[in-house]
Amino acid sequence: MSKKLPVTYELYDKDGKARTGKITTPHGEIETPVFMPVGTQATVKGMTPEELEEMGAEIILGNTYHLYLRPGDELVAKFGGLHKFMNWKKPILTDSGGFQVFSLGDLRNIKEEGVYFRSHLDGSKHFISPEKSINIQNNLGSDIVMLFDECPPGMSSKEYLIPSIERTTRWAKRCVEAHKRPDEQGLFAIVQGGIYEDLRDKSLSELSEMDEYFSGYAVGGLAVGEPREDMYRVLDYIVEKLPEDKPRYLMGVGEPLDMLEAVASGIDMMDCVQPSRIGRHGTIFTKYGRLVVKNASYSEDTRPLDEGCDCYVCRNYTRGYIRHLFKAQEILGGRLATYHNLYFLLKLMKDSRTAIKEKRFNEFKAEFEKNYAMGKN
Ligand code: PRF
Ligand code: ZN
Repeated sequence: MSKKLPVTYELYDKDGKARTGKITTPHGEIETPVFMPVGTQATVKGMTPEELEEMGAEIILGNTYHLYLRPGDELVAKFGGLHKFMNWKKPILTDSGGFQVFSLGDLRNIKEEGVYFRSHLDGSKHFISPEKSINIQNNLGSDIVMLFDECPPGMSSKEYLIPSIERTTRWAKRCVEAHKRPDEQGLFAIVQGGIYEDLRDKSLSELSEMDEYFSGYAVGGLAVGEPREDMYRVLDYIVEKLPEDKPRYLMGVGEPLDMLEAVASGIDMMDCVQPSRIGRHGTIFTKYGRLVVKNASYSEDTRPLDEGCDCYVCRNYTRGYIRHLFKAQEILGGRLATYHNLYFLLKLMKDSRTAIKEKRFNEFKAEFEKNYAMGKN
């Protein structure tokens, strides 16, 4: 076994397969299960780092693809890394760019050596390989570095997935070898395999051969167009096979009901742009389901966005006022909505941790689901 890894996990409590624990990183500790707000371009859109800390965020995401294109990872390195560049002092996880590049559709071409693509900004030609992705993430200085993987569409066939998994494993080896800061940045492997249990096993067993280099494992390739039941089935199957002494991260899932299902399967970390994206456009998470605050029915509504919420926004502002801000296209509207939505998911994970600790997670989940389905606002 090699040296101690820079990111470690300590298990606290279990309730069924759901679990609480603590991740330790070079920039501090994270209580899990945790939701991670996404800061694609070195900012969680509209939120200052102080606001993120106040709402209880413990770790945020950055994106290799976006920061490589603009402002450039070498420029970020000149500022002392992403933490200093954006003034965020807590942990940062960077995604490898694979997923973002694969989302470009016609603008990209996948080869053994890496992915050729055109920038969504100006159409210029670029190439990202496993080595280059790791090099960019080394320059960014994130606490958690994701391997460069291929994330195939949700309904891909076995014929497509098998060679894709094998290539992702070969890329994983190249990532491990390219990693220049193994004492300061933890590497997370990404298990692929679509909706097939045997292919998930294949991906995991190939990656496990490099287990000593991995600080954690992600489940990739879900929430990419497959039916919900398939996602839940795969999670239920594969998560318990991941090493118990390392964090488990479900990539790109931030719908409240999906998050609870993932926690029930034993997932520790999740991220999604959804809460901030829909928030900016006036859609709000509440205890009783989603609410579109721009609707005329809220113009005289003096209640907070979510009557069950104790966030800064819900303690101080009414639905009627926030609706007005959206109608008048004032930037504060999007900011307040984003703040509340992020808080809502952070709190959902905090309440889950408490429920797991008190061995009543199933009851907590059932109660949340019942209220959320009511849709009465
Ligand atoms: N791989 C990477 N990033 C991701 C995904 C993946 O499979 C997903 C899938 N939900 C979101 N983000 N590298
Ligand atoms: Zn609120």
